[in-house]
Amino acid sequence: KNIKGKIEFKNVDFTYSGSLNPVLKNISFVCNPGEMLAIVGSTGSGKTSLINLIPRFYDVTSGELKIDEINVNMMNLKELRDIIAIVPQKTMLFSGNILENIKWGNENASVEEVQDAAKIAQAHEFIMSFPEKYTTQLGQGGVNLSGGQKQRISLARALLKKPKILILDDSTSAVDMTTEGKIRRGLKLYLKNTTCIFIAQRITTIREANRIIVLDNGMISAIGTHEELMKNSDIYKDIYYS
Ligand code: TTP
Ligand code: MG
Repeated sequence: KNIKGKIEFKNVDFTYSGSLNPVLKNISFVCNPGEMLAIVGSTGSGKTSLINLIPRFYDVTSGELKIDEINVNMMNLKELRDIIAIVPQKTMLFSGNILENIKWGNENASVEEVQDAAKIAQAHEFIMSFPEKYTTQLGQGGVNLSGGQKQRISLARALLKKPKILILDDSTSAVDMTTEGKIRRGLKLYLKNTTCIFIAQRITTIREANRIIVLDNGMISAIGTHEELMKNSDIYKDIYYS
């Protein structure tokens, strides 16, 4: 199907069931097809909660969430999730080899596709340095990967899906800055026709986005380009100078 990957939040409120206080309040923004949008904000401000609404891990409490003008509640859940890939904040790898972990959810992918995804994620090189390469066992009885290596495997898995919408939740937080720069440059080419929403802490990563949302206590405090926010947002300036 011809999905463009536009995402629209319209007056979205969200409260976790069993909780009294909303974690997201009156969230409205549009992420255009192919746009790279960053979300910043202090811990607990609701960043993960916000992105988790897009694949309907949770449903909005009120307001509307649309993809290409269609309310996500009206979409087939499998079709919705087929166009989205999320690299979650907590990496989820299982005991098995590296290849199986990258292919998880995309079992029909070819070796070349797996390696291409791993190259963009800056994982191919360290994988090839293991004696068993892509069949290196992870977890019990296998190798222990560093946090940054796990994140790169997790990113490769998401890229292998070739999603229309890619969501990165602090997905390179444990990767060193040089490697992160390489990932970012690779992603830029890869993401040509992909909408990308990413949560990040490093200003070097954040400022690469087309636009940035500053989330504060569940509300959008500001939205704009890096240059705009440097003029208009005290919270953003604090992040920049911290
Ligand atoms: P998050 O959405 O997890 O906030 P965050 O992603 O901005 O924080 P961090 O930078 O640390 O990743 O949490 C917002 C609030 O929602 C917080 O009070 C915890 C609560 N919450 C739940 O109750 N259940 C959940 O599953 C999650 C993810 C958050
Ligand atoms: Mg989070």
